[in-house]
Amino acid sequence: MLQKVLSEKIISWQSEIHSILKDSGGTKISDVSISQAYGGMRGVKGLICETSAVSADEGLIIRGNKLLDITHILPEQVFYLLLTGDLPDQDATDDIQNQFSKHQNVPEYIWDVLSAMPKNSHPMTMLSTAIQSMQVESMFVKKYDQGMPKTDYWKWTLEDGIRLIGALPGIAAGIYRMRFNKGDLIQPDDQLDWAGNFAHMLGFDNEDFKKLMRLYLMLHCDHEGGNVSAFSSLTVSSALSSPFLSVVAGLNGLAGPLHGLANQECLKFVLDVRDHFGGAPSSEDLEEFCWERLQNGRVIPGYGHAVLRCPDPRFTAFLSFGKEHIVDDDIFSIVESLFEVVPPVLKKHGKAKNPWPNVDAASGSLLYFYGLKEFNYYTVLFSISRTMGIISQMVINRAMGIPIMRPKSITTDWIKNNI
Ligand code: CMX
Repeated sequence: MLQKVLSEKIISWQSEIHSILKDSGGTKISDVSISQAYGGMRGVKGLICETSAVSADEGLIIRGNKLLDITHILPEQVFYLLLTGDLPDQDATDDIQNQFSKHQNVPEYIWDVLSAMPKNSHPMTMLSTAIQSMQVESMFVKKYDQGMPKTDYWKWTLEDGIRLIGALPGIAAGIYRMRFNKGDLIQPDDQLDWAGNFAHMLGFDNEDFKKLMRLYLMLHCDHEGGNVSAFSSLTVSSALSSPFLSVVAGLNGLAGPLHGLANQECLKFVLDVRDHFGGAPSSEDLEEFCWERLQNGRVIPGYGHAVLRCPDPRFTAFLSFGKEHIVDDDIFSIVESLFEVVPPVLKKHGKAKNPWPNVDAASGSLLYFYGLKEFNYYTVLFSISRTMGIISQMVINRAMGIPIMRPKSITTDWIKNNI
C-alpha cells in the first residue's frame, strides 16, 4: 500500500522537479561567504530535503505539520508521513505495521557478532556494528548486481529500509539486555505496535513507559537534511552504497557529543548536579554551577543549536510529558530548573547563538525516572527513530535521481588569491 501510494506520487514529484529545473535551474538560491566555508557551511542552502524543515523560530515541521500539532501520532505513522507527505489512515497504518513486524526477527548472526565484541563496547558502537553486518540482507545490493534499472532504485532502498526498521527494536533491545546484563533476550509480542514492542523487548512493560517510547521514537525521526547524521548518511548513500552502510555512516555521526550523544552527556550533567548538591539545588546555586562549567570551557549539554533560535518543540513535548507523568523527582525537577537558569547564563556568557534547550535536554530525565538508567544507551534510542528520517530522505533522493554528492572545496591559498 505504502509502495503503491509512493509510486504514484513519485511520478508527479519527478515531473514537478523536471519543470523547475528546466524553467529556473540557473536561479541562485544562496551566496557563500568565507566565514561559512570555514564555519561548517552554516546557513548555506545547497541541499533539498522534502521530508521536514527546521525553522529557526518554530523548530521541526514535518511535511508542513508543526511538530507540536502531531505529537499524538505513532512512529510508524510518522514514517508514512515523512515518505508520502500524508497522514496515514487506519488501513495504511496497519499495512506499515505489518511490513515492520514481518521483519522484526533479528538474524541470528547479529548476536554472534555482538557477543564477540569487547564487553565494555559503547552501545552505539554495538548498534553500528550490528547494522553494518546486516549488509548481507540488502535487496538493493542484490538487485543492483542483477542490473536493475535506475527507476527501481528507490523501491529496493525502501525495501531495505523496512527490513532494517522492522528489525531495529529487536536489535536495540538485545544490545541493552546483553550490554547491561539484563538476562535473556525477550521475544517480540505480535499484539504490540512497533514502539510498544520495543519497550516490551527492553524489559519495560509499564504502560506509561510504552507511551514515552511512542513519543520518543516519533520526536527524533527527522530534522531536515543538513544535520550531521542525515547529511553523512545521504552523502554515503549518494555513492549508491547500500541503505545499511549508509545508515551506519549517519549513526556514527549521531554518536558524537555535539550531536545525538548530547542526550547521554545531558543526563550525566544532571546527575552531577544532583550529586554535587545532594538533591535539587536552589536556582542561585544552579546558576553558579553552570557558570563555573562555562568558565572551565565546557558546554552545557542539551542547550544551543546550529539552526534553532527558540526552545526546541521536541524539548517542549518531553517537558509536557514529564509534567503530566512525573511528580516529586529530583532529576526531573533539576531539568525544569535548568530551563529557567541556563538561557540567561548562556546569554550572559555571550557565545552561544541559541541559549535555548534542544531535544536532548529533557529526554534522559524521563528515561531515568522509569528505570532506564544506563545513560550511555540513550543515543541508541535516538538512532532507532532517526533511521526512519534517514531512510525516507534516501528513498526520495534516489527516486529523484539526486547524483553523487561532490561539493567543491577550496584551499586557504585560493581564498587569499581571490579576496
Ligand atoms: N554551552 C556552552 N557553549 C556553547 C553552547 C552550550 N550549550 N552552545 C554553543 N556554545 C558555544 C560554542 O561552543 C561556540 O564556542 P566557540 O566560539 O568557542 O567555538 C559558540 O558558542 C558559538 O556556537 P554556536 O554558533 O551557537 O553553535 P554551533 O552551531 O557551532 O553548535 C551545538 C551547535 C549544538 C553543537 C552547540 O550549541 C553545542 O555544543 N551544544 C551542546 C551540545 C548539544 O546539546 N548538542 C545537541 C544538539 C542537538 C542534536 O543534534 O542532537
